[in-house]
Amino acid sequence: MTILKDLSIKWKEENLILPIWYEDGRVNIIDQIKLPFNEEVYSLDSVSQLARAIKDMTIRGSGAIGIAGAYGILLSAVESNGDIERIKEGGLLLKSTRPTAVNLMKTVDEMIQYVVSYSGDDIISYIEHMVAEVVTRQLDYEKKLGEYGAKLIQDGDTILTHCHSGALAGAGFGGRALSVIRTAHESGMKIHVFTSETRPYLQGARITAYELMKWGIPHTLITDGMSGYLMRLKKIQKIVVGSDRIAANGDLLNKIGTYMHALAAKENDVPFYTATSSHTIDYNLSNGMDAKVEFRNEEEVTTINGQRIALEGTRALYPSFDVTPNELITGIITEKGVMTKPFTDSLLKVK
Ligand code: RUB
Repeated sequence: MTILKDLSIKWKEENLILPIWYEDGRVNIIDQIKLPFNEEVYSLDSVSQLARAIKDMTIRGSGAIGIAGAYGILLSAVESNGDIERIKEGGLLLKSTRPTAVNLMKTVDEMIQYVVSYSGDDIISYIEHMVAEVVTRQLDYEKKLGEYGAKLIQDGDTILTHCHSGALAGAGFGGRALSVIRTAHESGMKIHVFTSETRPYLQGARITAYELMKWGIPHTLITDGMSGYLMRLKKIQKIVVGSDRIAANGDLLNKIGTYMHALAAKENDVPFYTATSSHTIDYNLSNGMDAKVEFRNEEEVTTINGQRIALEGTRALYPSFDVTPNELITGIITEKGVMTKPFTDSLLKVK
């Protein structure tokens, strides 16, 4: 498996923050549960271990779990010595882990297509090449959408982002929202970022702030409920968030809390953008409210770092994502440009 090893070395030299890579016969992931205080690498060699890591959010973010799906098919092929039926089972296991983010489903299906149509005699090397292609494509998207998105930002802007749509949620350049922010910053603009903490997993506090710190981008942590008032105070000029799935009509499925920011943005005339790539648009989904939203374990809400924050017996609810209706979205930033309303038409240009 040399191509992935060589590429991993190259990517690390390019100042990327890789969420997942291949080394010495194993797939390695940054343990995102331990960030930001511990930069621990979790090394694994089976598809079931990787499926568990996706499910418990050791690796997370729609782009990153899509790529993890591709690596998972590779692990499945290595484990089964190229047995097609077992690789397919591995694909089903991976797809069962997180139902909302569409990249995971699409990438696993794409990899399975490659596998079933292969007629050569070295399927492992072939899959390795396909994984490299998936990652390279995603990196290319991140850089391109970053360029398009940065054109929407003005010198002096304060930008609100929610959850973590950055390098570790993507292929390593900046994911989606943070590719826009990173590109604007690196072009010399003086920008500031508000990152909302994103209860309950705290991706904004733990991971977005961590990446912004690494890139030297000025930022301030706020709690999720603060954005509306800060918009009334005119302290936020733009909102840029990522996307777990975009329906054909432009409805956005993204981390729980996104909808509330979008409502406040509408009320306060703050432009609201989602950054995405063609891979995240689900043309089979006509309306965002028809998608299956993952509900996670209530203990993730009643505890922080294993410590209870509510009395035993207090019930909690955790829809992991919400749906922002397309009318609240100013533009959808993609690798092919910024799509505007009516999204049903403009999104077809990205297909
Ligand atoms: C992550 C989340 C991020 C998206 C979008 O969800 O909602 O905002 O993945 O980021 P989770 P991107 O932490 O539950 O996986 O578009 O860059 O993937």
